[in-house]
Amino acid sequence: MVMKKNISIVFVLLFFLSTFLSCNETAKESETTDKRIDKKWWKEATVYQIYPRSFKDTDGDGVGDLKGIISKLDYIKSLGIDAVWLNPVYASPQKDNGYDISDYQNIYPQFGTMNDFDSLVKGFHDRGIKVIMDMVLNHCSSDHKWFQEAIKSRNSPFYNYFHWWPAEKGEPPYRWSIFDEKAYGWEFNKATNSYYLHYFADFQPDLNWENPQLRQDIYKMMRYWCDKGVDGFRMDALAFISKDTTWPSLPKEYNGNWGLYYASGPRLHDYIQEMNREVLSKYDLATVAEAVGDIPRVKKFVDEDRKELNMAYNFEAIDFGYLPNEYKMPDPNGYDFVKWKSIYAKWDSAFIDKGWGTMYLANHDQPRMLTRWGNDSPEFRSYSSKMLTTFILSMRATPYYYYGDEIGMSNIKFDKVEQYNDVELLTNYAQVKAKGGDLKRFLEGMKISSRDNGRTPMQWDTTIHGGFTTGKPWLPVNENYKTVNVVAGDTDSNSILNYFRRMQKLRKENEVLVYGKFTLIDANNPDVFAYTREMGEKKLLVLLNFKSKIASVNTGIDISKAKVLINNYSTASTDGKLKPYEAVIYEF
Ligand code: TEU
Repeated sequence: MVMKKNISIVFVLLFFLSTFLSCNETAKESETTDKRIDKKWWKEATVYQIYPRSFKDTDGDGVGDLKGIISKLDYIKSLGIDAVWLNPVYASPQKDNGYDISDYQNIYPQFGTMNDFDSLVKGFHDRGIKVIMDMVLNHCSSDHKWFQEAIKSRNSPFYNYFHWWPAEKGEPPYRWSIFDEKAYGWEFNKATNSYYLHYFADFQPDLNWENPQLRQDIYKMMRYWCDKGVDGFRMDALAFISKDTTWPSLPKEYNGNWGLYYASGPRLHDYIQEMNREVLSKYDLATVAEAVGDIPRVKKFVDEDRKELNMAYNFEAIDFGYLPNEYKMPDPNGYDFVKWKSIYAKWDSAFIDKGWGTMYLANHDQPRMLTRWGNDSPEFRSYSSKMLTTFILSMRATPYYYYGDEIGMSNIKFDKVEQYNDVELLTNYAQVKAKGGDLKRFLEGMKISSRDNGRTPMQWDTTIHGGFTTGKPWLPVNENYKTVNVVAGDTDSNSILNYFRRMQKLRKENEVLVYGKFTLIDANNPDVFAYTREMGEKKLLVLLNFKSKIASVNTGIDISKAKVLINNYSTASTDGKLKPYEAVIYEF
């Protein structure tokens, strides 16, 4: 009897021991999986981009302001996003809408005050939303006091905050400029008898990162914003900060190709690593670089071992489909969809082991995604908007979603050059004109691709100017605001807006959509973007018809027993034939 009891005690003990050991095993396993995945808040976040000039105006001057964003905090929260990226809000003459900063530690008065900014950050944080600031470090405004001092004399302590070519050495070696009528990157300054460098407009002088004092001033300024509680930086044109100051002469093929020469300066990564040591490593920040270039170049910015930044943009896909050697001129024959898909697959694989990418189809430098990559006709605008949203939120990269796309805003398509505001468009128009080019053709192309298409004011409701302002908006509101607006989207359960919220929820609830392995399938399909996302036991299939016709897809996967997680039609296709712009995600 006693012996029997002892045996059963031993059995019970063995049972507990084995359960304990196997639990520990599972814990170890998931730990290693977790380690391999390297989870981070900024990988799991969806970032909503706000162009403050165009979001909401509260004082009737026709320009959006910080109080306007504050008045819409609950709307932004309702989108289910995790972070916002604000385009520059610093003091600026606004010749390039804030990408020409005259004071890095003050707010542009038309946007509001520093108190407004602090309230805005608090308002976001109270709602669990992080705030990413735009940081323009390649250049400042010619109104900045550094530059105003520098142009007075070669002996000014700020002269070396910029790059100069002394006129006694003759003409400077040619450098390209993107926002210059002559496409010429040097501008003569009489008082110092020298030329200053500007890769962008002549009112955007390039900062001299060779100068350690300049770098320390920049780091101090960045720490000021971090100490205020901002959660990250989107680093504008960062790839251009280092220059070869022996100023070699350049072959012509470098012009217009940022990646080949201009984005690959000799000390670029020394500077970023120093910035990481001096600023970034001291805070828990999301950092994303405008990292122009091919994969090996871009990977350097985000390889964790190098201790630089977190995320990088891929410009290759967004710049696809334009004619070579012409400014953003859409190819009349359309774009090679199969090639375009392969670009996404290539950039996904670039970050499998190291680094992390971004996913976006629009921003303030792009036209509206609906017009460019979808179809803005009344028949297809809703289907194609939802399809593009499905795409953005189902890729393995941090999604950056542009304000207004959640309600399906489309290009405004100006007819005349006088209607435009953007320095890029205006200088490129001047270049075409100077060369005796076809201006009518140019303006037709710009209806598809120019930046102002993506900068028109947010459409809130059916009141005058879409509820953006009671004054005269700085850029006209798209006339379709009477039907395309937030109120209309809110009240219709089948709207583009509510689809965005559903898709956003799906990404939140399915980690596989964030971290899961991406595999492109049916790669040569000329109409459908098809891929799987896999993580552990979970497997999802995403099918996206990018065309306005029924399209077949050949996945080789049996979808008859799959569960439909989301679909932009009332019923999802199950026979491998997708309706126009159909999007569907299946779970296995
Ligand atoms: O853009 C940098 C950049 O690479 C752009 O030249 C981009 O290629 C172009 O805008 C595409 O049309 C940043 C900002 O995003 C942009 O708004 C600014 O105008 C530019 O820097 C200068 O600061």
